[in-house]
Amino acid sequence: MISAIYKIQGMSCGGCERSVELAVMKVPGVTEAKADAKLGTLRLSYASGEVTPEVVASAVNASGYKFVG
Ligand SMILES: [Cu+2]
Repeated sequence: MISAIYKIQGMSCGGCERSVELAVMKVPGVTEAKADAKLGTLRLSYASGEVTPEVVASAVNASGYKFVG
């Protein structure tokens, strides 16, 4: 299992955190997602090799927030 932390812009409350988490949990291979609106971060756990930053970025951006990297 791999963990990664990404920067996300646009989250302002717990509802935003939940939206981002739900969006990225739909990405195949992602097993855990924890967003933090205050810090503007998204922490992911996923199986090796299955998840790329590009796919995570698409899911985040499609949910209405901005993937920074
Ligand atoms: Cu919100």
